Amino acid sequence: MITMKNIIREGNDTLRAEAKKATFPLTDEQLQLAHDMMEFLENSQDPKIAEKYHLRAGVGLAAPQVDVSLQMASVLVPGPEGEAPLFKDTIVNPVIISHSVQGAALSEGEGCLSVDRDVPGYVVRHDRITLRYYDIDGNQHKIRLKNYPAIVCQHEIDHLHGILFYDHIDHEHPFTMESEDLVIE
Ligand code: SB7
Ligand code: NI
Repeated sequence: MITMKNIIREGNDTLRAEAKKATFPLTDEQLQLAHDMMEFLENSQDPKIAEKYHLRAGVGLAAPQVDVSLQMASVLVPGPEGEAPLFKDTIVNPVIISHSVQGAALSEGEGCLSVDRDVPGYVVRHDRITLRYYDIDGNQHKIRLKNYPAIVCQHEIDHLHGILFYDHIDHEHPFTMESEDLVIE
């Protein structure tokens, strides 16, 4: 079971490396990792389990965050209470094949399980993306995402290329952005 102890923090070089593309079929070890990463997200979003194991809630977890430099990330964006998740899958070798010109940022900024401090500021990303990825069985998917799920996937894809959310923040003017960009509550 993955806990906070397994998650590496900023300063560790793996977080700044370009992760290796996966090849199919995934190895048993890689399949186990995908399972464990999604299980971590489910556990982290369950208040009782999260409290018991001291898990910080997460909507995504990328393999480099558990010190595996592989292009794979699990994403679990909850839907409205009692409804299906807005997005749930482990994305392998993901590529953004097109995106909106429109930018969007979360009003609260972003955080990261690998960053143990608050870094305030808008992280402006693409509001809408078309994402191509493979699932753990090697099936190709091409999907369109917008708003929060699109932002989460961009945060995870960044991890696969050694980028952290605060790289996108204008630290001189952290909460200034273009008037065309969307602020997501
Ligand atoms: C805010 C939080 C996340 C993504 C986008 C906005 C995920 C935080 C958890 N992670 O560190 C996953 O990499
Ligand atoms: Ni992160």
